[in-house]
Amino acid sequence: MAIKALDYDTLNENVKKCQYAVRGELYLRASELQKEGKKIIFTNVGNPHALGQKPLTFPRQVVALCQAPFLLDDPNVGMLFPADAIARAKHYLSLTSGGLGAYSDSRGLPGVRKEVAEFIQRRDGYPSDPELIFLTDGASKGVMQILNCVIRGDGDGILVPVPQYPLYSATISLLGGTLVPYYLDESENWGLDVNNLRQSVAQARSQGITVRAMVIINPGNPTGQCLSEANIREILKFCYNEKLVLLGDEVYQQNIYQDERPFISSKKVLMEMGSPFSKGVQLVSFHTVSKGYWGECGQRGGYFEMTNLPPRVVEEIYKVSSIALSPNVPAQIFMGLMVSPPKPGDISYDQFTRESKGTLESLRRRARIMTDGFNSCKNIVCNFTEGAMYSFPQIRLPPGAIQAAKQAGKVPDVFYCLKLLEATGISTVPGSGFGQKEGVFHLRTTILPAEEEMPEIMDSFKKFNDEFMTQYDNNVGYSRM
Ligand code: DCS
Repeated sequence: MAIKALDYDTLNENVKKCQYAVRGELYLRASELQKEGKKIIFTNVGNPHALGQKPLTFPRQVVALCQAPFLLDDPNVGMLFPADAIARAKHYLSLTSGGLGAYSDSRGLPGVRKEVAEFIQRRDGYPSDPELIFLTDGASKGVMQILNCVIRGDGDGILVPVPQYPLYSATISLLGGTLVPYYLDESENWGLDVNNLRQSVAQARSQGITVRAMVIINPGNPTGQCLSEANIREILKFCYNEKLVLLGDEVYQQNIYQDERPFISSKKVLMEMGSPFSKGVQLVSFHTVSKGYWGECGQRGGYFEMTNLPPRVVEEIYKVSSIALSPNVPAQIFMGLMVSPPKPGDISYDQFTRESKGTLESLRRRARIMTDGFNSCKNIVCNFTEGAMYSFPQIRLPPGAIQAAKQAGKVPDVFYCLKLLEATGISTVPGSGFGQKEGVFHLRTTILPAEEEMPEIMDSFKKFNDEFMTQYDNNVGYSRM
């Protein structure tokens, strides 16, 4: 048979190379089992509403009114919606040229970009310029746009943490660049060692790769660590010395579950460092409405802020954004609301605060239940989830299990996760999907299942794990750090 223009053989090789484990083999098997009627607990994606998190009331009221502006003319509108929601809906509609059905500027609505800049300024205590903030369809699209501008070919390398969220590895593959890994240290609570970074860069350079950018995920996915201010300062110095653009993925900045290391943005640390760093380091920071106590993943809202990028580069990034015409307009309104929520004294303030605090406090408890649960299991060690939405336990597989996985033609952690899924319905992502050191195995779960279901889930996990370990246990030669 003749080869078609778009056959597997003629497909862009970069597409074939690209892997995305969060929706990979485990997810597909879980979907099949669900169709067969098995109860599946989807902890593979950080998708809070899918696991029962309720949307915050105020933003939904505002966006509902923006979507149905005729309600604003209804004499009874005040009986259904609080006055501050009505006022905010009118405010956002006044920022659009034709309501939610019209394209906006491809950088986003100027009024919302201004609200984002004001938020950053309040958060960091340093000025932020709305002209350097672009709104995007979720943080993912922003990351892809920026990587697209950085990567010129396979000679360009991007430093990416390992373990990492596969948006980075997949996009770098897709764009034909080279991923330069730096390893986070599990025994130091997934800390980042700058000496390790230096080695990674030196090694890449010795292979002829031009290292152009560095990614940090803070708080970390899948690892859950929060970077200290001192660590961020070291990273920024490193980027300054090595002339790297820093991509600061800060989508989990609301998700903090300890008090020792509150979130601090890379932008704030950079500004505090002063000259020559504050004017010298190029930084792009990303945020989203998908995470935190908002969890509005399906709305697809995000932004990035550029620091120290030359105006001509910003112009070119604008051009690239223009190809997609306009980011999602309803999501831009969610972003506006996230960065300027109800204030003390507003009618909706108490309810908003109650709802957001309730979610955050429950996530904090769930992070604890999950880590403690994993640490009570045979052959499992797990760092505490300091932030973000995931737990990333290390599974110390006995040689018998590794052997059995080989026989089944599976990577050992995939083998373990598939068995877990079949036995319990818990759908996780094997650590190999995020990258891990050779011979060390993990899995990732979200901490998002409903709090009341958590003890039962952890019991069922422990029962499966301990039986699995006993089955394959011969007490010698475990996989381990
Ligand atoms: N950056 C990180 C570190 C993420 O974890 C995610 C989503 C994104 C960016 C992109 O999010 P949005 O495009 O929705 O803004 N995390 C995925 C994950 O690991 N589970 O759920 C989605």
